[in-house]
Amino acid sequence: MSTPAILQLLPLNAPYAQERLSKHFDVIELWKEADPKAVIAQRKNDIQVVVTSAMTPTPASLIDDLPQLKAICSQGVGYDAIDVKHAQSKGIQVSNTPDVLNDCVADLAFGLLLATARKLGHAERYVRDHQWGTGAPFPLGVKVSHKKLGIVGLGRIGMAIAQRAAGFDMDIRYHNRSERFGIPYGYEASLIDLASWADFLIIATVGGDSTRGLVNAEVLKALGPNGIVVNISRGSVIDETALVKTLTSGELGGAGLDVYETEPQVPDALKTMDNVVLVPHIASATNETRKAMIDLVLDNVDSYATTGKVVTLVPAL
Ligand code: 8YV
Repeated sequence: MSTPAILQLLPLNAPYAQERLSKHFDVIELWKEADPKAVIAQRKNDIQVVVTSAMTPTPASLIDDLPQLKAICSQGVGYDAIDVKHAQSKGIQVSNTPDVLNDCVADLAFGLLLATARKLGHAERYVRDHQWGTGAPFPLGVKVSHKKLGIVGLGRIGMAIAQRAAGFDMDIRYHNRSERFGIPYGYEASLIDLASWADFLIIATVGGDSTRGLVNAEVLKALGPNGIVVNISRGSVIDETALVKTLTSGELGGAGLDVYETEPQVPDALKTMDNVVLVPHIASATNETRKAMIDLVLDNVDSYATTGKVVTLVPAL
């Protein structure tokens, strides 16, 4: 019987990661292989675990190429890039890395809200471009404290965002597929009604087909010419064409974005707008949180190797 193998689709960027993975498995570092398809075909009967990430496509075709696959261990809380339903239909466990990134993602959501409302990106350029004292005075921004915040997707990250909003004395309401009870925030069954009520909308839903295009032109227009939308979820949740159109027409006031429909491509029109703040999918990208995410991937692999069960199992879809 050959040594069980791990098919690792990406580096984990931690010096100790390979050592821990090698404790129980022969590790195939796929990104180093000249002919990945040949390696997969040659080793397919050894591979029991795939290590992947929230932004690394892990399709049904790959899952079907691995007849002995028992677990997919992903770095990241989102799993829309993994065909989880197909994996689960074959009895394959899928693990992600929830909770350890809630604070950093919520911090960045609020950072984007403050940056967009107070025009921090524009202000930085204004100073660096020597406009201060020479050009027109810097334009006024929008107050954040005591305003109305709508959260789309009140899961664990959404709740962390709400806690931050409470610290800014904001009125908080949310939209979910179903109402949550025992929490101090108002529920809006209609996303349009939430957008009409709110000064700011923060998108914190899961990605994937169930939320694709959820925030469409109608929602963005309901948020309105003084409204700001922030997205730390997935680019697929906002209709990006509608976003560009409503920002260009002035029907939407501003946007703070960490995620985009086809990363790393970002619509050029957004890059020309002073009422838009753009960052490159960095919500969980801190030393502390990325280490915690990597450690949780490794814990999931170790747990599968020693007990046959992963730790943070993605629930049945
Ligand atoms: C990272 C994310 O892109 O956790 C997610 O779902 O999108 C981000 O944290 C991901 O973890 C890949 O490293």
